[in-house]
Amino acid sequence: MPELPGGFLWGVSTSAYQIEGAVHAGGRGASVWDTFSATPGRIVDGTTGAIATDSYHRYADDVALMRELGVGAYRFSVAWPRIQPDGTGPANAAGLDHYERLVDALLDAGIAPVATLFHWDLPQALQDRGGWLSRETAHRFGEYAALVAGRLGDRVRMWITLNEPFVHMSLGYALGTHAPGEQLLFGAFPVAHHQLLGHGLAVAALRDHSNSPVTIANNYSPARPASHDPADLAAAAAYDALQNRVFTDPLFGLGYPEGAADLSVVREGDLDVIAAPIDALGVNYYNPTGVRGPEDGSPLPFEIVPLDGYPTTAFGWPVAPDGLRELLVQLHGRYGAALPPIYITESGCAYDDVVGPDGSCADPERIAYLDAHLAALADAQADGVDVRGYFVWSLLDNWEWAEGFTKRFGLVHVDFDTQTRTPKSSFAWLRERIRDHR
Ligand code: GBH
Repeated sequence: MPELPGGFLWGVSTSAYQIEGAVHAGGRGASVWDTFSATPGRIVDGTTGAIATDSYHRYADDVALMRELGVGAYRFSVAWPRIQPDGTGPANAAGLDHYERLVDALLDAGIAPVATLFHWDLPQALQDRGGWLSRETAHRFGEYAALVAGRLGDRVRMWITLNEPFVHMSLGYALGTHAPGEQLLFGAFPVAHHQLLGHGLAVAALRDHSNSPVTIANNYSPARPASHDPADLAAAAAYDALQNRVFTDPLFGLGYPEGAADLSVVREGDLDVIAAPIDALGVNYYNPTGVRGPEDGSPLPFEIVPLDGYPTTAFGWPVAPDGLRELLVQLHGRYGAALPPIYITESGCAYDDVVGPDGSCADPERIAYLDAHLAALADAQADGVDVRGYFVWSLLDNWEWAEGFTKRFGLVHVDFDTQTRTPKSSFAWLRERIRDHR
């Protein structure tokens, strides 16, 4: 069994397309997000990730910030189109060189590199052959994982195969608000299965090349029925199966939840590949979801409704730390002894943070948010849930997908014109929090 890091792991998270920029550097190929963001009308402010926070070039500055913050780990993602510009074939050495420089800088700073292999930026060449609707992409993903682990397997301290496959399926292929922009509704299910199959194949490849622990980062959202009306309860159960179970039950050998999946793309042996043991479960948590029964004639078995009684972030998402405890206790109850230790691989909030005339950036709401979510985490630990770490989304303000540069999630403010980094008051608060913990 690969060993998990000792003690409680404090970290920050980012993803490649949201921070790197430098989309042509080192022979990088195009990703689905380059294509999607260049399509008029897709991104609210009309921007792309072509420059983002320029972290491809400024990674040493970012590492210096993390050293100052005192985190034990950095969760970043590897851009597949840097490693295989066409999505297949031998590795592009310049791509691997970039991540090797980053990983070595992290290790020099005493920060454990935690690498996500897929955070939504599929090589466009694979999209042209069907993307995750195609079973072939799962096999290509396994090969790509082997290339990355072949070079970095001795230094990456934890692997994350996929980031939020549920969001990628639902926003990317069912609703079309994210790349690649497909609107297939329930026709998107093959994307769930092929991502999970890719996950299982990647786990096998990582085991061949690395002794470091392996996990997946799923996002979870407790489903809150609007009332005790049986139609609302049934809708909440349907939403729960889709959001919280489709991407998790199969990891623990339970197969797909009944009725929530189109099994026609599932082949013999697939579920065994998917159930390859993992060493931890990555949990991304933002908020619970209010659910009620669908209107007559709706194509969906539920309707999402706003949750009353919570303050909201600049994104309009409810601030509900109680949902984090609820979710952790739910996972613990649902999977019992099969559940490995949990890491919160993303938790955070967007506010309209500005740098004042004195050069400082105060974000008291983010401090309150983090404090409350850390308290909820401690409550879940007291309830018996084995939670081993907390990664804030995000180190930096960055390019927030369809929201472009309009949502700031960082502990560090970024001026997107000058790339000036200004640590917010939450950065200083978290630094003290981490110090006190030691
Ligand atoms: C993550 O996705 C991503 O991994 C990351 O790249 C991204 O930058 C970060 O979060 C912030 O968005 O309107 O109340 O129904 C988050 C997935 C899906 C969580 C939508 C909140 C809707 C809340 N999100 N969900 S609500």
